Amino acid sequence: MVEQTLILIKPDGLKKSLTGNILTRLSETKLEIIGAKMVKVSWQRANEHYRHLKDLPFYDELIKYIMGEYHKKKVMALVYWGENAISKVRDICGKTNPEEAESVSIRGAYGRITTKGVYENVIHASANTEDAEREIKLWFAPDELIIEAYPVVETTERVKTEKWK
Ligand code: DAT
Ligand code: MG
Repeated sequence: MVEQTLILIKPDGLKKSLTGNILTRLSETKLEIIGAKMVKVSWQRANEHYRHLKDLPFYDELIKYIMGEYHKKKVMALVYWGENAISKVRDICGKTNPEEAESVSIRGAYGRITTKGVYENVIHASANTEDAEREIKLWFAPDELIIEAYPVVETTERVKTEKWK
């Protein structure tokens, strides 16, 4: 099935200068990048992204981590598109727990567990099609993607925004 998936290079990945290595590993999939940008993660977006983990003991630390409290206050967000994109990317990322991830996987090679018990696993990748849709819509606007990944509606709604002076 042709599908799209959201990738985040997390703040620890950026701090460790792993962007090039991670993109090279992901290029093995032969998938297409249909969106890419640097994002300063707001508290709202962090909470929305990880809302399924809200009741877990490591949640507050996880929010601080993804907002860059411990590394750099940014993530690189990408959307990869193509045949079986979700599983191809997840396979290269490896298991959630970096100690359990295969050492050749991205998380196995570069991740660690902090003394507070948070998995700093350098990369996020959508786990299934429902997560991918929710996450891509959370991180990207339709006009930031090269293809129309999901149906869009036209709007004349005014939103306060900035333009170059
Ligand atoms: P994944 O990122 O593999 O989809 P997830 O959605 O279950 O995994 O969890 C999101 C992030 O939360 C994960 O990348 C790292 C952190 N995390 C998950 N389970 C954890 C645990 N048991 N202890 C510490 N951090 C955890
Ligand atoms: Mg997940």
